[in-house]
Amino acid sequence: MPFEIVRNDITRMAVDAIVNAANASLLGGGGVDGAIHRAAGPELLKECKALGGCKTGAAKITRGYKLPAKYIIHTVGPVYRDGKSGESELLRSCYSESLALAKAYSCESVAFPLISAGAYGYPKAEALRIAVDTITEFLSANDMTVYMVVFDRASFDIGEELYRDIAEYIDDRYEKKHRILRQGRDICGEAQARSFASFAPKAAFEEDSAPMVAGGAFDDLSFELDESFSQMLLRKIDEKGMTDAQCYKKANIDRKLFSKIRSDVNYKPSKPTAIAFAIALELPLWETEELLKKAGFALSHSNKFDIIIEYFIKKGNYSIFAINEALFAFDQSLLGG
Ligand code: AR6
Repeated sequence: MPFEIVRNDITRMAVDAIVNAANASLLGGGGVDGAIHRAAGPELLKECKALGGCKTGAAKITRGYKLPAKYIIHTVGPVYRDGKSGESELLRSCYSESLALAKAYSCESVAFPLISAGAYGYPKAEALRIAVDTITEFLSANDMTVYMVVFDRASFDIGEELYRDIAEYIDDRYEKKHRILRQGRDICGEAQARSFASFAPKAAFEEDSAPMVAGGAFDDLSFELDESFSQMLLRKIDEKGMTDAQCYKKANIDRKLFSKIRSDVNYKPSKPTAIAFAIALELPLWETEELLKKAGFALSHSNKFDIIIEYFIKKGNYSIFAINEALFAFDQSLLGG
């Protein structure tokens, strides 16, 4: 997956480069800076002393010393004042300068902490938005694996309003199923109630059900029935007028995995991979179901993951990164390869 959110201590990340949220002196401090200096050992400070500091929004690179990472990219985030003092431009610059430096050093994988979101006081949801936007913009033109490393749950915030809205959406759907199960049990007993309830999720999909095939060529229909996942995917990419690269990048799938799918007509993707393509193609719910079916999957209301996907599709929000942030916030696995 080119872009991934992970919960970890950044000093443990075995990547080509980790990014340090440093201060202008580059001589160490608290937070993630302190953790990186402690884990890398005193040699790091020696090299940092020779760098002569770093401006806010800029980035400098050192070796990783005792860290599993080969390099450390030190960047200085802005101190948050009122949001009107150029903070967002400076924060964006931290990410783009760090990524440019990583590219110049041929790094294939980089891990970022949420810069400025600790001691420097940047509101977390905004800091995360800027991080995700800048990283995804870079990834649209470059091949690299970028990790957003979140230290603790409290440091991850998708915004209260969105969180509440998704939570309500999940509750409503769970509720629906359980209510049907309860009513069914009263009428016909447990076993039948369960089989009845298993149909319940479909009801919520009715408004998005597939249009009837009216007068379509029979040949086309039988061709579509025989189509494999890979064939359907490639057909839909063509129908949308997308290039392969546009599609797999938007799906947060790396090029190698896409080539495998392209060359193996019977390739069976994982469910998150299949959904990622449906999102990249901006398929409505019924077409998402159609594509998933080709890979042997379906969306149901018996797990949060599926309901969150449904939430975003119904809202017409096809940003894989926004969806992954929400999935992460609800402790679900992420979309992508
Ligand atoms: N791994 C991943 N993330 C971490 C770790 C870790 N080990 N430790 C903290 N975080 P901060 P800033 C998260 O304060 O706001 C220093 O003193 C943390 O939860 O480290 O840019 C420097 O020297 C938060 O979300 O950096 C500067 O003076 C994020 O990293 C100043 O702090 C950033 O928090 C920089 O402040």
